[in-house]
Amino acid sequence: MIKVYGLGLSFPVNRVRMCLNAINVDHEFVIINPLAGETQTEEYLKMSPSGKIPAIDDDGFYLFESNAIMKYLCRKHNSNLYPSDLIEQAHVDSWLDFIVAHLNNGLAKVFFNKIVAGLIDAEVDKKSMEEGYGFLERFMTVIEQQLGTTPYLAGDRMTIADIALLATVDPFEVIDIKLSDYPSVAAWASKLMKESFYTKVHGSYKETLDAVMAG
Ligand SMILES: N[C@@H](CCC(=O)N[C@@H](CS)C(=O)NCC(=O)O)C(=O)O
Repeated sequence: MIKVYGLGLSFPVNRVRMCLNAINVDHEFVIINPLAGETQTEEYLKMSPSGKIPAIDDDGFYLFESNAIMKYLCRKHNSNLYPSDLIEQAHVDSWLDFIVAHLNNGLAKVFFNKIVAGLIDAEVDKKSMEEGYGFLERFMTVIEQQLGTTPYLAGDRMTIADIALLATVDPFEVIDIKLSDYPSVAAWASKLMKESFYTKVHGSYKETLDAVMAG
C-alpha cells in the first residue's frame, strides 16, 4: 500500500492525503516529524532529498513535492482531477504554480512565526510574518476574483488545483485570517470541506492543531 510521510499539521502533506482520498486510493499515513530531526535521516533523504514533507513511497517508487505527487497519483489512477486535455491541464498548472509561488510562500512565513515558533521555542521574526500576511492579502484577492467567476479554480469542475488551494486556506482560521473576507472563497471552501476527501483528513485544521497542542 502506498505510504505518505508527514505530519497532520503540514498543508502540503494534507494536500496529498486529500488527493488520495479524492481518487479513492487506500494509503498509510506515516508520521514523520521534521521538528524532531526525523526528516534528516539517510533513509528519509532517499525519499525526499530536500528533507521536507511530504514524500511518498509507492511500492519502492519515491517522490517528493506535493504538487508533483498529486499529478503522479492522478495520472497513475486515471483521474480527471488532473485533466489530460492540453488546455485544461495548462490552466490547472497555472493555478498550481500560482499557489506555490505566491500563497504557500506567504503562508509558510506566517505559519512558522505564528504557530511553529511557539512549538519549538524559536524567535518570532515579525518582519517575515508581516511580509507573509502581505503576500496572502495581495494574492488571495486574485483567488477571490477567480472563484467569483468560475465555480472551481480552473473552471467548471474540481481539479487538483482546488485541492492545493483548500489545503492552503485550511490553516487560515488558526493564523487569524478570516475567510469571510473572501466571500467566494468562503462559499467554495465550505462546500468542499463537507466532502469526504476532506473530512477523512480532519474535521477542521483547528481540530488537528488542538490535538497536537494537547500532546
Ligand atoms: N514545496 C514543498 C513544500 C514542503 C514543505 O515546505 N514542507 C514543510 C512542512 S509544511 C517542511 O517539511 N518543513 C521542514 C523543514 O523545512 O525542514 C511541497 O509542496 O511539498
